[in-house]
Amino acid sequence: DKSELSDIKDYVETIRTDEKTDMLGAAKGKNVIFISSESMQNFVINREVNGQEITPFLNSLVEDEDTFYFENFYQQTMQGRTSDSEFLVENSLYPLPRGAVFFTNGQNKYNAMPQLLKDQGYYTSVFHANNKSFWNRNQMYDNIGYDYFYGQDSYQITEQNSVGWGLKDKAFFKQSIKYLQSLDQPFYTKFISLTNHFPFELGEEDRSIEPYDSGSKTLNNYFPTVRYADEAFEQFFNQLKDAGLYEDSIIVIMGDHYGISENHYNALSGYLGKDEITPYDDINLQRVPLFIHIPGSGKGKVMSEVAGQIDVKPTLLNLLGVENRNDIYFGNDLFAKDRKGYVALRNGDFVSDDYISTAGICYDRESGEPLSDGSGIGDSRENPCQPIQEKVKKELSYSDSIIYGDLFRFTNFEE
Ligand code: GP9
Repeated sequence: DKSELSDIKDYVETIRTDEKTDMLGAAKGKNVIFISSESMQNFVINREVNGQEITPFLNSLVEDEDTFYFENFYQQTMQGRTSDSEFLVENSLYPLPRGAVFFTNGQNKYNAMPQLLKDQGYYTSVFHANNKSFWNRNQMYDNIGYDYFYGQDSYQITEQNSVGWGLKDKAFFKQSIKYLQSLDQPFYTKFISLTNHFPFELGEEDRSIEPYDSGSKTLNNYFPTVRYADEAFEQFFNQLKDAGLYEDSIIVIMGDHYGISENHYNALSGYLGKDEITPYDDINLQRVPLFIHIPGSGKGKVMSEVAGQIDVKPTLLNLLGVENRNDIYFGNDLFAKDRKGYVALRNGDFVSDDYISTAGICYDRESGEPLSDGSGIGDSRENPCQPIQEKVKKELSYSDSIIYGDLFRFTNFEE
C-alpha cells in the first residue's frame, strides 16, 4: 500500500549514486538511437566460428575510441523476454517473476525514460516491424510516453525481404531511415531487431558465414543470424552517416536476452571447449553486450564492472544531463565508481563484484570456485553471499510491490 512506498524510497536512497562523473551531460541534447538486439549474447563477441569472426562490426566497436563496451553486463529478463528487457531499460525496475509486466500491468503509472525525455522536449518513438499488439506494446508504449510506434504497417514487407519472424533487419533499418529523418530533433528512438530470433532462420543468400556443426541445429544456425545482425548494424551506422543523423546522436546497442537456452548446452559446451556448462557458467552466459557509442567522444573504453539492464536508465539520463532526483529506481549510473556492486537476476540469483550466487551455491566470481555448498545459507559466517542475497531479495520484492500495487500513483516525483 501507500505506506510501503516510503520504505521503498528510503531503500532506494541507500543504493543510488549521485556521483558527478566526468560523463555527466556528455551527450546533452543529442538524439538517442537505442538498438535492442534480439537474442544477442555476449559470448559471440570477439569469438570465431569455422575460423571466421562472428561479429566483425561489433568487435570493431570494442576497440573504437568513441565507444564504451560493457563486457560484464547481464540480462535480467524473465518470461516477458524482449518486453522485459524493454521494461528494465525504460524504468530501471525489475520485470515480474511470472508473466510479462507489459501485459499484466501495462496501465500502471510509471516514471519511464521516454516520458522523462519527452518532458525535456524530446520526440520519442519506437521502430519494430512486428504486429503492434505483440507483448501489448501499443498500450504500454502509449502509457510510458512514446509519441509514435512505427510497427508492421509502416514497412513494405514482401516474401523476398522477410524470413522467420518477419522483415529482415537490413530492410528494416533501410526502410526506417526516411522516418527517422522526418522526426523533430532531439529524438529518443528505439529500434527492435528481429532476424536473430529463435529458431534463427536465414536464407543462403543472406549468410556470410556457415553454420556451426554440432548436434544442435539451433546453435548451428545462431552464428549466421548473429553475423547478419552485425552486418545490419554496420549498414545502419553508415546510413545514419549518409542521412546526416550520426554526428548529433548517440547510438546504444544492447542484447535483450539469451538466444541459446539450456536445451542446447551440450552443443554449446562443445563450442566453448568445456566439458559441461555448470550453473556458474550458465550465469556468465546471461551476459549480453552493451555498447554506448558517442560520436566524437574519444573517451571510449572497455568497462569491466558488473552491470545489468537495470542500470541503463540512470546511465543514459545522466549522459543526457537529465535530472531525476526524486525518481524511484534500482539501477546505478554505469559511469559512477561508487556503485551498489551487484546485479540481481530475476530468479534471485546474483552477480556481485566478488561473488556469483546461483542454485544455492556461492561462487568466487573470478575463479568459479564454490565458496559454500549451500548448507551455509542463512548463516552469514559461512556464506559470504548471504548479505548480498538479502539485499537482492528485498530489492526484487520492493520492485514487485511497486508494480503489483501500482504504487507510483501515490507520488508525483516532484519536489
Ligand atoms: C517480437 C520480438 C521478439 O516482437 O520482440 O520477442 P521475444 O520472443 O524475443 O520476446
